[in-house]
Amino acid sequence: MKCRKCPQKAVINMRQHKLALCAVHFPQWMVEQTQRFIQKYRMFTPEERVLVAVSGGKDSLSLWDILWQLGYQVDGVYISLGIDGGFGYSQKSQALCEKFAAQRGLKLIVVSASDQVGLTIPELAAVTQRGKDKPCSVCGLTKRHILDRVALEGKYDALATGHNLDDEVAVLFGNTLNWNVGYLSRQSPVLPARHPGLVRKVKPLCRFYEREMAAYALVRGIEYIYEECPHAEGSTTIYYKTLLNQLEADRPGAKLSFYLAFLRAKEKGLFAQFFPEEEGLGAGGEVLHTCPNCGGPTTLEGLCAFCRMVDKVHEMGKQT
Ligand code: Q46
Ligand code: ZN
Ligand code: ZN
Repeated sequence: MKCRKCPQKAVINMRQHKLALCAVHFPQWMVEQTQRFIQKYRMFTPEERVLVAVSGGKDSLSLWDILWQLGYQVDGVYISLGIDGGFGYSQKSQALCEKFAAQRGLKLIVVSASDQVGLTIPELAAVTQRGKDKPCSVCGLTKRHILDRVALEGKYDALATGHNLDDEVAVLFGNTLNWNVGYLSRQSPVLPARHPGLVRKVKPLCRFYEREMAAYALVRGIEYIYEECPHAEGSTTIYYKTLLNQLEADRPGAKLSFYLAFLRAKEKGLFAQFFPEEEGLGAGGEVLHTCPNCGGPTTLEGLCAFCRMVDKVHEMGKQT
């Protein structure tokens, strides 16, 4: 199959767009499309400073590469979680992020979870008993906290993550199955900061399929970690992705249209009553209080969930 724009052989055929492109025109198209989405959803401007959360995977490193090519003021942040999985997951992914940044002369901020909390993520999961086998809930809580803190301390205007269409649709599907209107109302390519302890969150890759991201990383020669985090295995998200891949195989473009129709429904105000416009309100419209320790938001008065967890760890340390 030939490229739509030149006589070269196409490296990817995007059936949902009826578009096949070569190794030169495909990455160009990805960069142009990303710029279009950044403007369409008013994610950030060239005058603003953006922090990209990188994990060493193809999506976040490709996002950093695209924003760098577009000339945005963009630094990276990597959180070392202390996860090994028998193959040095954290070490390997950190090394890849450092190499990526060094090759392009970009600034990478590295934060270690154990420096912040005193324990690695698996240790934290074990001592808090919050999912001994699956540390994902403490991991998610810790990552969210650290990312907001780093972005605020560095005075960044927006925090960008590499969520792709497959990720967004899996989340959307899960939230729709449960009619979780609070989460549905917040799911968006751009989430404004609704509390002084939060930073604007943006997802510039939310309209690209995972296979497009993999092709982009390959064509651009981006070295990334192929292995997923060992704790991702068996997750509900992966199960939803498998189901959605079956749907997509039968009906090309189904994921994209599901997602875009959802965004249009939101624009029309479908979930507005569950997530009012005012600042200071969280998902579901509850009031956001300020944590007296870290200044982050909390739905209950007093310490936020992260600071409560750290307190508990310190208490346990004193007892032993
Ligand atoms: S939450 Fe769970 Fe991820 Fe943390 S422990 Fe790994 S799979 S990295 S996105
Ligand atoms: Zn071409
Ligand atoms: Zn706190």
